[in-house]
Amino acid sequence: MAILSPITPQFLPHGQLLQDTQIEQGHINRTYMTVVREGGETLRYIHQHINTNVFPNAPEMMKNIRKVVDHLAEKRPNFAGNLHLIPSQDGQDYYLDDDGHYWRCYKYVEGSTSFDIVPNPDIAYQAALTFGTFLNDLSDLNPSDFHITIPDFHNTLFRLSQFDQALANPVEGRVELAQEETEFVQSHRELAGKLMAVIQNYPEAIRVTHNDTKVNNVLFCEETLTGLTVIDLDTVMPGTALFDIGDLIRTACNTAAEDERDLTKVVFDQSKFAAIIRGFAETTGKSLHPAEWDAMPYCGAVITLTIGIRFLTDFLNGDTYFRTHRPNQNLDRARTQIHLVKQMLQQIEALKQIVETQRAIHA
Ligand code: ADP
Ligand code: GN1
Ligand code: MG
Repeated sequence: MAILSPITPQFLPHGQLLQDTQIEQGHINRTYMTVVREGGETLRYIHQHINTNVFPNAPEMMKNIRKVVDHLAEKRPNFAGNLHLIPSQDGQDYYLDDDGHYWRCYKYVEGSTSFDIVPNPDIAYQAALTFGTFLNDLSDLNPSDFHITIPDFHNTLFRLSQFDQALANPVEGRVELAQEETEFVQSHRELAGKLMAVIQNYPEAIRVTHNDTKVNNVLFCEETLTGLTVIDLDTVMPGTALFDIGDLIRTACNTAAEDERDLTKVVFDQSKFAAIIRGFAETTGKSLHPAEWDAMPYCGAVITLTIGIRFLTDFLNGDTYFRTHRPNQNLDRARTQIHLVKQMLQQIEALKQIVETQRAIHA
């Protein structure tokens, strides 16, 4: 029996499930692509089992997502790339199964593709335009109307305190494997406050942000390779645009996979950094606070360090947060992140130049 046969009728009562396939991308939720026969047509859907270890209040999170999806549809009524959230039979945007698991359903965005590794600066630019446009489209929503799905998500100081706790009580045998990475984190603690300071000192910069802008959370048009849709809306909540710019830099400027073990392949690509800054500057530049422009050269390094700390913490804790597929994968992920941070800091003067060039045109 197909795994999803008890789930699809809750969202698609007149559909016949033909096929379900698990999608491996994404470290948090369990995602399936389904093929369903419905009213003489064969259609595809995305069904997701929401990870309630990470998102404890799924109903409130789904209210955030409904707000975003409806707002975007209102702005672009006939846009082919719009995300369609399908309500369940009882009218909610989720289905709670008998085992206490929350499920949701989207229409599959047909004709789309995504990238885990970005092949050239143009793809990085397209991703930046797509996330930048998303920020613009949500800029008239009130951040305080959003449920905080994960408190202190990008608060690097808080992430350091979680790291300290893990270090004080690690799973046996793991600290020894993570000596160098631990030392790196300890010697870069001063970077931690840099982005949070912007919103603490200038609360007017706070807006609705995506907060998980890794490059595979953009769907591209398969034919033209232009950016189509922003997905993975679980962490849409108040923040600074720098969180979104930073996480795209972290993922799109890396020439290798996030868990690459051969660090010689993990190269920070400055030409993709320039493409990302240009894409965000062209779309959101006018709306950014001067303090955001000032901190922008560092946002990639700070977010990459933050995620690196989270991977390292999860490794020390025994891999309880991020989905892993092999031993030490979280340590390998932490290593690539640290390797990228080192390169970004070495190149910081050039990154400042790139930002200043765009600031002169678009601020
Ligand atoms: P996670 O929170 O685990 O990262 P995502 O929401 O990002 O989950 O979904 C995982 C993957 O599923 C995405 O990287 C993408 O490949 C695919 N996906 C998700 N939603 C859609 C959609 N509506 N249409 C097409 N593909 C999708
Ligand atoms: C997770 O859900 P996914 O795989 O797009 C994580 C991000 C990390 C990312 C690292 C809710 O993103 O914060 O940056 O892994 N999402 C959550 O690849 O923790
Ligand atoms: Mg994702």
